[in-house]
Amino acid sequence: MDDQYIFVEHDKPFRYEDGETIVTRGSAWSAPGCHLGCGVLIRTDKQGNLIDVEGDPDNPFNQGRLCVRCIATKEAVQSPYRLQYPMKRDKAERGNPDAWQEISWDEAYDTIIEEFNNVKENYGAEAVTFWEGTGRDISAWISRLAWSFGSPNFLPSLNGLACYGPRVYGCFTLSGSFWVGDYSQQFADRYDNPQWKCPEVILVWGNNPVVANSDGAFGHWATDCMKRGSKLIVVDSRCTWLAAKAEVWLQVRPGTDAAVALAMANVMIEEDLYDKEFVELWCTGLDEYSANAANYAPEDVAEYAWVDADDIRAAARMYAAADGGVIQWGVVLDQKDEAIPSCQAVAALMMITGNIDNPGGMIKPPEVLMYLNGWGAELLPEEQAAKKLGPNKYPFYNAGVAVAAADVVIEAIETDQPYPIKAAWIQTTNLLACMGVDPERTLEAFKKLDFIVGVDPYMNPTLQALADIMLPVCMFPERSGIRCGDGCQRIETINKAVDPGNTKSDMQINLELGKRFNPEGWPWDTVEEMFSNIYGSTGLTFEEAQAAAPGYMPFEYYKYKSGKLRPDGSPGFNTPSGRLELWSGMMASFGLDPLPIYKEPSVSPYSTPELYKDFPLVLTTGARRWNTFHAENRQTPHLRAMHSEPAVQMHPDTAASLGVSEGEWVWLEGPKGTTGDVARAKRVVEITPIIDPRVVSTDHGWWHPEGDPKKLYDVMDLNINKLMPWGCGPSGIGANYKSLLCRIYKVEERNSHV
Ligand SMILES: Nc1nc2c(c(=O)[nH]1)N[C@H]1C(S)=C(S)[C@@H](COP(=O)(O)OP(=O)(O)OC[C@H]3O[C@@H](n4cnc5c(=O)[nH]c(N)nc54)[C@H](O)[C@@H]3O)O[C@H]1N2
Ligand SMILES: Nc1nc2c(c(=O)[nH]1)N[C@H]1C(S)=C(S)[C@@H](COP(=O)(O)OP(=O)(O)OC[C@H]3O[C@@H](n4cnc5c(=O)[nH]c(N)nc54)[C@H](O)[C@@H]3O)O[C@H]1N2
Ligand SMILES: [Mo]
Repeated sequence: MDDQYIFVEHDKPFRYEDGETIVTRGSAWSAPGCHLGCGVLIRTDKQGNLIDVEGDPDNPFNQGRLCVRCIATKEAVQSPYRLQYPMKRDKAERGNPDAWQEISWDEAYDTIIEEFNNVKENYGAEAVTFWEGTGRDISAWISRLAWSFGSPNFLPSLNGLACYGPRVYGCFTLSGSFWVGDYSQQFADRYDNPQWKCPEVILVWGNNPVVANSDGAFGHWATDCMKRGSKLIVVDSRCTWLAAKAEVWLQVRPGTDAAVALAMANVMIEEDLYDKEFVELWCTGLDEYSANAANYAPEDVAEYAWVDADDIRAAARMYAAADGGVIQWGVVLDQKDEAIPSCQAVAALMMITGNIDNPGGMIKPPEVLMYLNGWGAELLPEEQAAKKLGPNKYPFYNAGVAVAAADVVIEAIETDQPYPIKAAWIQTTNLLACMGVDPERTLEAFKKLDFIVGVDPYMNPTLQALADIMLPVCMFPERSGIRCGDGCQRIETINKAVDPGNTKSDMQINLELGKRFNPEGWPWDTVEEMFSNIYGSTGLTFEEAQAAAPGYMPFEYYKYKSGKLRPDGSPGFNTPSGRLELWSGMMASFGLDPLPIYKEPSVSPYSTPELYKDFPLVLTTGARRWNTFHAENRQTPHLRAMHSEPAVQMHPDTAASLGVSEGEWVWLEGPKGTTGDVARAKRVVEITPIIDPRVVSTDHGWWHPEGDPKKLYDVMDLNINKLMPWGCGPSGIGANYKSLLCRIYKVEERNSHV
């Protein structure tokens, strides 16, 4: 075993007896999923029945803490809603819940192989599309399956890759790397490590880390740092728990973040607050950047972003003065019509203040293994890669974007242009209920396909509507797995403790099918062997990792000084100039704006004042709730009880002017972008002072697992994504899920015949 890794010492093996029970140490990933992989202790009885899941106090990542969803694992694993066996249904019977027939795994695999190969022979492998949801720990196996099959059309079912991708590309276009906040997560001894410094300021931007724990950042780290002295600035349209504890809270109008970030830059430059020495040595483009920021005077921005100019100044001064400043940013910045500029506007603040690669600032985690941007790309022949749908509409997809673009693929299904699409593999996404925009349009498009496979632990509205074959997958206590990538990189394993019955893991399914499609691409007999291969660079087998995890790579700061950020080993950043490019040559090379410029959302009080008269409330969607992960966990009784129906949060004054009261059902209706169409979804009123009276915030991902499957579990009544505009801006990166318009009225018998 490679001794360059730092492993946590354990006084017990990863599996041990504890009285009448057995404890298996490991980590939790999906299903039921999230982005983290917290350290857990899974307790079973001696027959292998799950008793409970607890946080592992010795795991540096979460130090014993767990969220409600993990604590409810037993209910999820033992849920009567789980799929127990593969099923098939005639294409003509799509949508009919009574038409499912139980089949064997062999029959399921044989059918899939025959159907996919048929499509490949007649239309080419590109006519089979492979859809994922938010990564969880499944993404790598889906990309490898798609690419080893020969299809370039592997993709998240999300318009504009509007989750994480824009922040990644925003950072890459300026710096050639992606940066995450430094909460000491890369050190096994965490907050005690002498190299680490507690951030003086954490700027939380459109992110609710204590609820969302997103992108590999455990929310408690922010509160751990607050206890050690970190002060907060929060930019959020609502007064979240963290906003209530902030020195400065900017309650922005949804969608205006780029303007606010540029106004902060304006203040930092006008008042000479930025880190001049760092910028002089390590940045280019300051003149152009400053000239652009000059267009965003705090007073002007304050007016249309609905904040106070003095608060913008206070935030700029406080962040610029911090010795160690984290920016904890969220999906809000991705979910704009054109998202790279909003991400760049915020990323540039890290850069001009020198909060890059420094203790308590922003870091680049060492790469234990970066397979998340697609594993198996080498298996896709070049001529097939060239057929990927995305670059044909959005040239920026040639900038190393591994996946296809959802709107382009759906348009291809509709039109057969530039070529026909015939089949879909849908694994770990509930695209009609949650991920996709315009679910009605998406449903009609998918109905055209000849063959659709669903791979999920549960039935959901998408798969009930569309699948011809369903493969039941197991949950994390029932399988093994590995954890790598994202905001904290470490060696961490998922360890099987419970018998999966007749279900299989995603990894096993994809390995078994992959071997039959392309044996050379999948040269392993077991998933454990496959994991060992992925850990190849570490010198560990899966079994060794299992016994020793969690393991950390040595971590260092200031890699731009030591030459460790660039492949050629010279000092600087991984950009053509070797510097942070505040004026982005990469953007310019794609014909995109090299500087972040604020544009009004596609629909808004200022961009569409006429629509605003009819739809007088600004709408943001999808703020995360503790109890659910997107459209998941609605089947889990204790979680459902925490928040049982889709809500719309509104200020007491708004409720009063609408004449609605707490708990009442309303229709939330809005324009579908600027198409002239209108759509609506049902909501329950939730009255709260945390929101501006001109703004409402509503949940996403709603359906009723207990509802009528023939009505697709009410998904079309409850789905807020019916209001989301189709498509993206010119880069194809970003989509508007968070800055819309709506009106609200009571649900009454006379207005509710759908
Ligand atoms: N209006 C609005 N819409 C949004 C958002 C928003 O903020 N507002 N957020 C968007 C974002 S950021 C994202 S990432 C997407 C997420 O969208 P999705 O990833 O599509 O999320 P879910 O709808 O929960 O669908 C996940 C499906 O995967 C299944 N699943 C869970 N774990 C596993 C597993 O281990 N294996 C397999 N095979 N299946 C599993 C679940 O049972 C469920 O059916 O939603 C987007 N939709
Ligand atoms: N419990 C739970 N955790 C999750 C998920 C989940 O579904 N449930 N989903 C996971 C996924 S895939 C993702 S991408 C992350 C997302 O998690 P986050 O990045 O935290 O995103 P949100 O919760 O959508 O929004 C964060 C905050 O932004 C505010 N906000 C809304 N609109 C705007 C705006 O335009 N500007 C600003 N500045 N603020 C705004 C909201 O009020 C909210 O408090 O969470 C992940 N974690
Ligand atoms: Mo996401």
